[in-house]
Amino acid sequence: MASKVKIFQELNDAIIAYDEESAKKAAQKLVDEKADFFKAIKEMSDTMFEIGEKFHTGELFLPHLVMAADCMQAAADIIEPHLPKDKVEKQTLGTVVIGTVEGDLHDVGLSIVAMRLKTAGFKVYNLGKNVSVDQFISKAEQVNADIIAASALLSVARSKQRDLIEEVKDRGLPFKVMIGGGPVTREFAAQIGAHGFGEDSEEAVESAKEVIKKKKGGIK
Ligand code: B12
Repeated sequence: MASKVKIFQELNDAIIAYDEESAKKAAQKLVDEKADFFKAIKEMSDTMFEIGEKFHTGELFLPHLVMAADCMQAAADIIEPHLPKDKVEKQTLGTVVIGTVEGDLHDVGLSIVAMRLKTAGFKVYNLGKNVSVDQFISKAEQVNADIIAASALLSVARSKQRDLIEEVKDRGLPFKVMIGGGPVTREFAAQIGAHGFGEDSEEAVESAKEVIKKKKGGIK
């Protein structure tokens, strides 16, 4: 039996080597060994962060980021169906429409948050990246969502999160808006009147639960 630590290492090595086939193999091994999948996702996120730092300092270039993100996504796709469901999962906690805002093509963090919300018991509609305010709203209306969750990784794209919140409030729509992503801070979320915020997928789940609790309790 391969040691779990070794498999985590294999997964990280595969991402750093941009080797999608090895990333898939390592992910499958993690599934077979019933490893801690949330730890695997956290480790992959940390590796992506390191790759991002190297991009920032000019050590790596855009194609490296694309390849590393593809590896991580391929591994996450294998792990996702096996993620343990929270005990509360039997009844749906609420419905979430999630996506990355218009102009922003980053969707790795978004997929992780979507995955984690699903396993926590939310019904999740993942619209992917580059989602306009209108697309968020029309999907939320169509599925009678409780929450719209918007991700932004580019600082400039945060203005779209603001637009989304303004549109929802101006039109008096019944949706609560949660935001997150690299450059999004708690202060920014408060400043633009977001109902929820998360630094990572765990806080995203906590925040979504909190938002639903307040919504059901009739608190604005
Ligand atoms: C991978 C990557 C890419 C890939 C994306 C592939 C993909 N399919 O997503 C590609 C190569 C396409 C890319 C392109 C670009 N990128 Co890029 N990219 C990254 C990188 C290295 C990693 C992002 C990532 O996947 N992180 C891992 C995930 C797990 O973390 P996360 O996304 O932060 O998500 C977590 C939390 O933020 C939170 N969260 C996320 N969303 C949400 C939503 C809600 C509702 C909640 C509650 C929480 C939440 O939970 C997640 C899980 O813990 C970052 C560097 C970094 N340090 O983040 C740069 C980075 C984001 N990119 C950057 C830039 C500049 C670009 C480009 C403009 C480069 C260029 N010159 O063309 C383009 C932009 C294209 C576009 N229009 O969007 C900058 C952004 C700077 C800024 N603040 O504006 C960064 C920070 C790199 C840097 N240091 O300069 N990039």
